[in-house]
Amino acid sequence: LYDEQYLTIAQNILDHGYYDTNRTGVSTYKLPHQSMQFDLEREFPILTTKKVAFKTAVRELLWIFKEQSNDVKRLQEQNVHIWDEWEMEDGTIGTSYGWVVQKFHQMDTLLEQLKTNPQDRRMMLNLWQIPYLDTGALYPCCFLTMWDVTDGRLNCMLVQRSGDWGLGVPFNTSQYAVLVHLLAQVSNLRPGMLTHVINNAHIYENQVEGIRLQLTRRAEAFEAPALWINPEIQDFYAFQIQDIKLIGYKSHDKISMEVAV
Ligand code: DHF
Ligand code: TMP
Repeated sequence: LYDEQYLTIAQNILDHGYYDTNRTGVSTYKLPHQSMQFDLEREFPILTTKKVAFKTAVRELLWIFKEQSNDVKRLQEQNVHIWDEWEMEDGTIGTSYGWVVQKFHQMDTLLEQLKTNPQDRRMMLNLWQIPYLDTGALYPCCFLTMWDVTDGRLNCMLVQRSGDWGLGVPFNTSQYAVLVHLLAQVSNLRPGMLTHVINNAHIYENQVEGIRLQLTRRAEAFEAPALWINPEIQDFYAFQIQDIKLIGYKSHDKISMEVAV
């Protein structure tokens, strides 16, 4: 279960994490090289020990990989405000995320590889494009996915250089799990393994209380919900938010945490 893997690492960060400063001015407890792994045919990974804003997370995912947009307004129009603090003067996040996906036709390339040559060992989305890092609002955190097709199943390894355990990571795991399901459906594959690797896994000191509250719910995790995807959609670029739903998402209450800018 996602709650188990996530909370085990959370507890480890609190018990053994190294306390240090960083760019934001809000210190963290950190552990290097944490990883979690899920079989997406058996479980859709989303936390149940707190409520995760699933629709918001999927809207951000579609904004990056389907719309390939950097325009924060496009999120705000959908009542999504998770990028507000990083909006640049022109109302975008600059040459980050969706912008680099579009610039190098990364999604088209991956879709073509999956369709015509699934044995390919060169399938990836790589948002870490050095010349375009400084002109983006934030260096991408989840910057690399590597894709593999084995025995009709689509597997994905997600590499995250920096993971905010309280806010970013729960979004990121569920988002990329959705992406695997979407790409599997349009490529006539079954969803396979999702392996989520986090280089610097950290808990900001102003989130410790929230995470401790969540840890008290550990034994009361609910069963994972099912993901429903409109089976009629066969074109990745045709997916809309109403085509992607959770069935039976039962969770504990939301836990508010501050975001370090
Ligand atoms: N900076 C930091 N320090 N941590 C982040 O996780 C982060 N994430 C960014 C941009 N910069 C960041 C983009 N993603 C939230 C979730 C994801 C996200 C930014 C913010 C967030 O605030 N989540 C809240 C409320 C979600 C809602 O309902 O709108 C949460 O409780 O999950
Ligand atoms: P950094 O660029 O100094 O690493 O700061 C980025 C912070 O944002 C860091 O706490 C990680 C967090 N983050 C995530 O965890 N996931 C995300 O998707 C994004 C955009 C940021």
